[in-house]
Amino acid sequence: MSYPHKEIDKKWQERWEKEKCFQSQIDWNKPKFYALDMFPYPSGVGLHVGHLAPYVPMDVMTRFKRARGFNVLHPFGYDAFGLPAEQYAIRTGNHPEKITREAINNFRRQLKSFGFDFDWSREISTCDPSYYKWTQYIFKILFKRNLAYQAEMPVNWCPALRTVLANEEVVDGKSEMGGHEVLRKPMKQWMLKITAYAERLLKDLDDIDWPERTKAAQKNWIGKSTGAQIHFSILNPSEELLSACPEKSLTAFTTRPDTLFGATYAVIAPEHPLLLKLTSEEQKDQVLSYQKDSASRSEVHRKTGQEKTGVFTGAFVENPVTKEPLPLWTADYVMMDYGTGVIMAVPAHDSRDFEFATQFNLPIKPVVKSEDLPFEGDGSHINSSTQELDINGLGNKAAGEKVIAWLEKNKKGQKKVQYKLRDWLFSRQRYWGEPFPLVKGKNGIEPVPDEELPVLLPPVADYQPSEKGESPLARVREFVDYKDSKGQPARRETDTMPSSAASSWYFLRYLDPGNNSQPFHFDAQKYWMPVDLYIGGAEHSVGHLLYARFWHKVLYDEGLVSHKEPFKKLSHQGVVLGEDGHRMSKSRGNGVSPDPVREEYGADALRVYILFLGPFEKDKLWSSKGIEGSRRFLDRVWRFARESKDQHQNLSPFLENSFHQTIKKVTEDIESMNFNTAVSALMIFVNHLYKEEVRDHNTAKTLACLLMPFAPHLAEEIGEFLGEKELVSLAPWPNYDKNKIHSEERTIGVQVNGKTRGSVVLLLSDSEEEAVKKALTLPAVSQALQGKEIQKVIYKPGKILSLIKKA
Ligand code: ANZ
Repeated sequence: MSYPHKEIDKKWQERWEKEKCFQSQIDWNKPKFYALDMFPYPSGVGLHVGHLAPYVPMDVMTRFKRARGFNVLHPFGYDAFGLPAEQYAIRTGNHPEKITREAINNFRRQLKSFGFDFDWSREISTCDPSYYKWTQYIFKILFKRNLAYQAEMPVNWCPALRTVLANEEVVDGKSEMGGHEVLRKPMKQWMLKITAYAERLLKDLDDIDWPERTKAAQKNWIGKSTGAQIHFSILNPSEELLSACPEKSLTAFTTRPDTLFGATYAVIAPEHPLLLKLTSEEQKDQVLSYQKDSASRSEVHRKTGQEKTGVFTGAFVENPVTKEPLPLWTADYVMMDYGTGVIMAVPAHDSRDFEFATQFNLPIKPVVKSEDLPFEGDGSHINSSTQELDINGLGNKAAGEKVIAWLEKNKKGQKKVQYKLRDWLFSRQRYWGEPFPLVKGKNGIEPVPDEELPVLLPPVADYQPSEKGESPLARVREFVDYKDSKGQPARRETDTMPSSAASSWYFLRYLDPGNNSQPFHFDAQKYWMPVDLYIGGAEHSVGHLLYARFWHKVLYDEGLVSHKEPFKKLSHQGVVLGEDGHRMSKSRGNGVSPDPVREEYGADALRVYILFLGPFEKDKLWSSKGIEGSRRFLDRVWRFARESKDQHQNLSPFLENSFHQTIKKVTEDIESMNFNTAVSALMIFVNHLYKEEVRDHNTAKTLACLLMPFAPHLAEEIGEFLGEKELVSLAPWPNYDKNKIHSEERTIGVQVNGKTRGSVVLLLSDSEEEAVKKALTLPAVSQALQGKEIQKVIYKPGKILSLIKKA
C-alpha cells in the first residue's frame, strides 16, 4: 500500500499556510527557541539536494521543540546582494535585480514543497530597500563611533572580477569566487575597525557553545601575540628623513625580545612609506626595482615562498642594547600590514631569518644554547650581556621580561600585544550592493540624515565595473550629485558595501521585519535573542561568523541589543557529495535537483532519506537509489495506521518496552542532533510492530507524533485518518513511561535436564512464566522435553534458565 504523496504533500502545506501554524509572536510566558539557518544567496539554478543537509535537520529540531512547548522562531531569507548574483547576471546578460527576484521566487517555491515550518511572514531579502535602509542605518552607527574610516592601503585586487576582495575572500592567492588571480595594489577603501574589538572577540568565545574547531579557527584568525616593540635608532639620517621621521628611529615588533642580543640585521617591508627616504643614493635603483618586483608577488608566495629575496638599503640602525650597527634590508617576507612593517632579524633563532642570512651571507649569532641552528625553542641564554643588561643563563620567558623592563626604563621600547586580525575591508567597486549613506562636500565626508535613508541603489542598464576599478555608480550623474540641506553641493560615495554587511545583522531583522521606524524593536531582541541554534557551513568559520559577532558587539555598545554574543549554539552540517564523490556544486555539474526526487518519492521520503544518509556533522555521499528504502518505511507506517484505526490491542511486554524505549531514544537523539539514529529507532520499532502483527489505534497515534518532525505530511494525514481534530504539527510531544522501560535484553542459554539446547533473548524484567514461554518457542527445547511436563524451573534473570522434565 503506497500513500498518494502528491496529494498529501500539497494538502498539508496549504493547510499549514492557511492556518498560519508556524507564525510566532512574542510570548513572555513561554520559553523561546530561535532557530537560524544560514541564509543562502539566491542562485539561478535553484536548490540542489546538498542545500537540504542543513535545512532538514533544523526543521526536525524546530518541529520537535514546538511539540515540546517552545515558542519557536524559524525564519528564512535571502542574502541577495553581492558578487555571486552579479557574476551570474553578467554571465547570462540579465540585470542582477531581475535574476535575483526570479531566483528568490524559485527558492521559495522549492522550500515550500518540502514542508519546512518557516514563518514566511518574516521573510527578508537583503536587496530590498526596506531591508538595506537599516544596513545603512547601522553603518551610520559604526561611522559615528569612529569604527569606519577610509584608507589608502594595499588591497587584494582581482583584475578578472574588477573589484577588491577581503582577505577572507582570497584562498591561496586566488579569489574564493571563481578562482581568479589576486594582486596586491594600493587603493583608497572604506575600512571597519574590527581590530578595536579583537580582545573581546577572543575572550567571549569562552561563553558560547560552538564546535571547538570553529573557535580555534577564530582564535587563529584573531592571532594574538605577546611581545615587544623595540626602537632602533637610524644612524646618520638624512635631512629628508628627519622631517619625515622626527623620532629618528624604526620600531620593530617581536615576540622574542629575549633574542635582542642576537639581532644581526633589520628588515623593512618594501611598501613601507619610509623606505625610499632611508635608502642611500647608491642603492636607490636596486630598491626601486625590488619594490616593483615584490608588488607582483602574491601574499601567500611572500609568506611561504622557499626562496627569500631582498635588497640592502644602504642604511644602518643601532641595536639599542649592544649599540652595534645593523644593516637595514628590505625584503618581502616582511609584511607591511603586520606589526610595524619592520623586524629585527635573529637568524640563529628564526628560520625565515636564517634562510635569508644564509642566502645573503649575513652574520648569524646564537644567543640561546642549542645543538643546531636555527633553534626556535626555549633554552638558556648565552652571549647576552652588557654592563647594563645581563640575561645569560636565563630561559626565554625570564630573559624576555628582563629585556622589556630594560627597554621600558631606557625608553627604547615597551611590551606589546599584537593581533593578526586586520581591519575589515568594507568597500567594493561594484553595482550590486548597498550604497554608502555618505556624501563628500565642503565639510569633508558626512553621513546623510536618517530621513534620507534608504539611499536607493539607482536602477542602471550598465552595471559592469570599469577596468580602472571605479564603481558603476560613479557613472550615474543623478546619483552622484547631491545637495545638502543648506543647498551646498556635494558628491555621494559611489562604492557599495560587501555582501557580508547585510549578513552581519539579518538575524536581528527577522525579529521585527516590518518595522519602519527602527531596525528592530528592543523588546523583540530581548525576547528572542540570542539565537538558540545556528546551523550552517563550516566555511564561514572566520568570515561571516566573525563579522556578525563584531556588529552585534557594536550594537551592544550602542545599547540596541542586550546580549554580548548573537549565537549561543552553533553547528555545522557535513557536506553532501555528489555520486562522483565530490562536493555537490553547480560548477562541477554534479548537483542533484531535489525537485524530481520529491516528485517521485514525496517530500517526506526525501526528508527522511537526507537524515538517514549519515550523522549530521559528517560528510555524506548522495545516491539516488537509497531513497527507496526510506519510502518503503513510510509506506509501512501508513499501512500500519490504516489497519489500526479503532483497533485496540494490548502490546506485549516486549512491544510495550520497545514502544517506550523508542519514544525515549527519538527524544534524546533529536535533542543531541543524532537525527539518523532517531530515524532508525523508528524503523526498528515499526519492524517490531509488524513482527508481532499488532494493530493498535493509540500506538498509531503516538507513532504519527513521533514521525511528525521527520515526515510531517504523512504524520498529518495519519492523524486525520485516525480522527484527530488537532494538527499533528501542533500536538504535544509524546512522553514515555520510564517504569515501562525494561531496559536491557540478554541472550541466555536454555538447558533441559542440564544440557544446553539453544538460546533466547529475554528482558531482564521478564517473569519466570514469560521466560519459560519464550524458551518453549525454541523447537530444540520443546523437542528435548518430549512432550513431558516441566517439574522444576531454575531461573535467574539475565543468567540461567534451566528446565527439569518430569521423569
Ligand atoms: C625577532 C625574532 C626572533 C622573531 C626569533 C621570531 C623569532 P607572530 O607569532 O606571527 O606574531 N615579524 C614581526 N612583524 C613581521 C612582519 N610585518 N612581517 C613578517 N614577520 C614579522 O610572529 C612575530 C614574529 O614575526 C616577530 O618576532 C618577528 O620576528 C616576525 F628568534 O622578531 B621575531
